[in-house]
Amino acid sequence: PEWQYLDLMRHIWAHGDERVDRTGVGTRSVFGTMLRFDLSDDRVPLLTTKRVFWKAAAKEMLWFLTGSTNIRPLLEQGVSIWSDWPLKKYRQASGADITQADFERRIVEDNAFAQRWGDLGPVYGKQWVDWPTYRYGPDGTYTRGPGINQVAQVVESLKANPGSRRHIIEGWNVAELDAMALPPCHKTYQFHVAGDRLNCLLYQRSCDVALGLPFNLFGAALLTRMMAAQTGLQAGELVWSGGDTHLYLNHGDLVEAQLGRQPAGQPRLVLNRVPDTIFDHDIADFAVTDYEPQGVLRAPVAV
Ligand code: THF
Repeated sequence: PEWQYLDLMRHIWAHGDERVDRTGVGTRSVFGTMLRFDLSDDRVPLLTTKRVFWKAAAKEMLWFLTGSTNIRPLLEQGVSIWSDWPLKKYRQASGADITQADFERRIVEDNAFAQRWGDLGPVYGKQWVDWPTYRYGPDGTYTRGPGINQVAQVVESLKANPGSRRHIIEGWNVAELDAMALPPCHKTYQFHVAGDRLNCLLYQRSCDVALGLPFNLFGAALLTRMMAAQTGLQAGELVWSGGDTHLYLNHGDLVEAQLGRQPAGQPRLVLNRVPDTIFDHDIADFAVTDYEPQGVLRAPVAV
C-alpha cells in the first residue's frame, strides 16, 4: 500500500509538469491521481518510510470536529501546522518582525490577541459542523437560518439510509471562500456502505505530496474509523483522489531520501473507546501499534 505513495512521488518528481504556483516556490505537478487503501483489521495508511506525527494529524481532525477555526486550541496541544498563515498575516499587518515561537506563545497566553490574530476564517471546522444557511423570503430578501452540522447528518444518514449516494461532507462553500485563510484542500469526503463495510472517498483539489498527503491520508482514515464506530460498520476502503497533485521544488532532498527507503511493517490504528457521539472523542481514544518508522524527513512548508 505504501508503494502507491512512493510510486506517486517518484512519478511526479520524474514526469510532473513544472509550474509556478500561488506560493511562488514552484512545483512539479500531475493532475488527476488516485490511491486506494484497505482499512480493514485496523490497517491504517501511515507511512513507514519517514516518521509521521500522527497525533498532530489526529488532533487536527478532532479540532475540525469541534468546529473551531482558531489555531489556539491546536497550539495548546503543541500542534503548529496551521501557524504559518496567521503569522504571515500578522507580520504583514503589524510590520512586526516577530518569530513564530513568540507569535504562538502570544496566541496561547493572550486570549484577545488569539481572537484577533489566530482565526483562519470559516475553514473546515466551521463548514463541517455549522455550514451557514439562509432562507429566501417572498419579498426577495434573505434571512439567516440555522447552521447545518454535516458530520452529524452523515452519521444519521449512514444509519437511516446506508445505500444512499449522498453521504457527503463538503468544505467548499463558494460564498465564503474569500473569507478563508486558505480555501479547503481536502474539500470533499464521500462515504459509501457496502454490506457491513464503510468506504470513504476523499477528493483533494490540491495536494502537497511530501508534507500534507501523509497527514491527509491518516486523517481521512481516522475519520472513516470514527464514522464506522458510530454507525456499527467496519471500515472498508479509503479511496484518495487528487486534483493538482504536486511536489514543491524545494522538497527535492526529502524526495530523494524517501525514495531511497523501503516500507516496512503494517501499522494499525486502534480505537480504545467509542463515545456517545463522534464529537466526544479525545486523543487518548486512539493508539497506533506496529509502527516503527524510519527517521523524520524535514522540508519547508510553502505558505
Ligand atoms: N499548505 C501546504 N503548502 N502544504 C500543506 O501540506 C498544507 N496542508 C494544510 C494547509 N495548507 C497546506 C496544513 N497542514 C505540515 C503538515 C500539515 C500541514 C502543514 C504542515 C508539516 O510541516 N509537517 C511536518 C512537521 C510536522 C510536525 O512537526 O508536527 C512533517 O514533517 O510532516 C495540508 O492539509
